[in-house]
Amino acid sequence: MMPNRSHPPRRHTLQRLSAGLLAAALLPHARAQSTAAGAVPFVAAEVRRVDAGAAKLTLKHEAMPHLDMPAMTMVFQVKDPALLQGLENGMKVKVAVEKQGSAYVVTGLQRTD
Ligand SMILES: [Cu+2]
Repeated sequence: MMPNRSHPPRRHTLQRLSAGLLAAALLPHARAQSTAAGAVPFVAAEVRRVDAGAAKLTLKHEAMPHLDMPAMTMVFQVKDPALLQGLENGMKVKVAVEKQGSAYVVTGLQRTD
């Protein structure tokens, strides 16, 4: 009688344990995959000119190794003009830049000052 009563709880514990092991095994793999699958790095830059009407942004940016580009000042297209809201000359930002055709496009932007 006693062995039968203690059996179900023990099985439950084992199931929870194996679910935890599975999650631990999958998590690092998922992280590595998202990095390899072209997550665009954010690069430090300083705002030099904002042209919201043309969705363009002039930045003095640090090197962008993923684009083979050294540090420089240049004009970028902006994927979404909403990214330019509140930006002013001299602000420090971090930008994600992707090459789309022959254009360099800011696809992500965070203020850092
Ligand atoms: Cu550049």
